[in-house]
Amino acid sequence: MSNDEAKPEDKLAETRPKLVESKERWAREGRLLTGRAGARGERLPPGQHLVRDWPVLDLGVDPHVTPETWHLAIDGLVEQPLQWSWAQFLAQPQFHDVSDIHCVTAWSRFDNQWDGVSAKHILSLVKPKPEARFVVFHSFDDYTTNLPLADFDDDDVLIAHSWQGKPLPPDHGGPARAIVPKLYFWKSAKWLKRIEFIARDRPGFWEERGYHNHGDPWTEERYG
Ligand SMILES: Nc1nc2c(c(=O)[nH]1)N[C@H]1C(S)=C(S)[C@@H](COP(=O)(O)O)O[C@H]1N2
Ligand SMILES: [Mo]
Repeated sequence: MSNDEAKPEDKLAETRPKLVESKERWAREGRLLTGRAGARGERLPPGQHLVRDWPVLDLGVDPHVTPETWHLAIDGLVEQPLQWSWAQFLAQPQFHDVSDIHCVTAWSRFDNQWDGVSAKHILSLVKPKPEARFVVFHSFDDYTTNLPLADFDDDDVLIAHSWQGKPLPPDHGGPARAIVPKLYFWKSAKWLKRIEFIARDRPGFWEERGYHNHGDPWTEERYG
């Protein structure tokens, strides 16, 4: 296959080959797995440690999205597909929530304050068809990640434009990113450009590279 025919994701993988290789190796070796059963009632999932700062982790492609160039498509198996400009996105009912981040590289950060548009509101507008079972996030850097519709359809899931009351910084996915607090943070796509509803599951960038398809931190669904 020539480079021109390569999937955008493969090109993304070439941007930081060493990082992708080490993370694939960690998956094969089961790095950081404790084998401890995590209790749902415990706030810090097994094998995680707390950090106060907020590390930046991505494939190193800054897509340089601004509110002027940003747009979000919500489509696939829905009754009412839609596309928002930045102004249209901000005109939606605003949702505020406080939640924790759990990254598969073992850091967690408590009490992140998010503002944005809730998944519940999005679902009420687009109305997924009965056959829609999974959601794929697509990003401006060609990153993708998948999750069950049931996990997207949760009270704490949102498309965030602000963190701690301030606009989301570009290196953390600004102007807008997905936030899915109950799954490892690789499921929270930065620089979000499309939410696609599909019937049959389709693994995303890290899910195709040894990471768990689901990613529940409390049962240590790190690799799979
Ligand atoms: N678009 C995009 N989203 C992404 C990634 C990426 O490379 N591109 N990396 C994921 C991973 S592996 C993690 S741990 C988190 C890191 O988010 P942060 O840099 O804001 O901490 O973003 C996730 N979302
Ligand atoms: Mo990550």
